[in-house]
Amino acid sequence: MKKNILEASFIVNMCKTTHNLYQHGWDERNGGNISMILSEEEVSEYLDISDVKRVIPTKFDASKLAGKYFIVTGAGKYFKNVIDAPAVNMGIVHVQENGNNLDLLWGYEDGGFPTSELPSHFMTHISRLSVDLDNKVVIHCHATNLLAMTFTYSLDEREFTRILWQMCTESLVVFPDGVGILPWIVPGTNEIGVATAEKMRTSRLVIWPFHGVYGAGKDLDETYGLVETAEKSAQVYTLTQAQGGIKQTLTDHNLRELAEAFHVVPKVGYLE
Ligand code: 2HA
Ligand code: ZN
Repeated sequence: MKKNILEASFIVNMCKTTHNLYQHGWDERNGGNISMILSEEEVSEYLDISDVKRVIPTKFDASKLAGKYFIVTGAGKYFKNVIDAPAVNMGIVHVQENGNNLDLLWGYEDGGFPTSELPSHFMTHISRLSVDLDNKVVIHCHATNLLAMTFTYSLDEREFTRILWQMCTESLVVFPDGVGILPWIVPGTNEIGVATAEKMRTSRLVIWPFHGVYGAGKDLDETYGLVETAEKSAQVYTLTQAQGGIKQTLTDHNLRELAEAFHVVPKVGYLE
């Protein structure tokens, strides 16, 4: 007897996370997408893994993820609705050995597909797994203040990272690896996937100018928290501008003290 999948912690946590993201206003309409690696053991508790509902082409080479299981939000689906209809708005897929097809095991019940940003998600998983075997989650959202800053602030990665580190004492501790920033690229393409994955090798946060942000991490809470912390810094930056500008801030000496106290290594060359 398989257990009821709607009670699985991975479904419950995906529902909570998409709901949280929606409530922050970071995933209007169909904005944003999440993918998370699941183990064969946890999937097997709830599903017969030999019961393939449909085969879905990936349209890029995902062979480095062959054999892995993912839960992925659906293309065109609204985060607002995931909590009330998980099986319509998300799916669980298994990557076939050739890396060109996915076996759909559960979800996308209205005939849907994985997110249009699947190339960026899967290529990011490949990239993060090459440097961190604990990587499991990729979150994309339209975090409001980070997005706004891509219009008003320098898009130099060092400058952008430094201002975020300065706006919240926690930020350097949470993302010592800083933020990567892409040029503007059409979303949903393999091209933006390749570019995102390349940046993800060295930073778990990647900004898509005039669009949003990607975060990667070991579980939903940690990855959500990563995006949330960067967005909080961006929000504080926005408020400082509204309050008349920055009169004082964390010094590079303060940031070094912080790194030492919390045993993190700030991205090389980012502090003076
Ligand atoms: O899936 O956010 O980047 C909707 C998006 C595209
Ligand atoms: Zn988007």
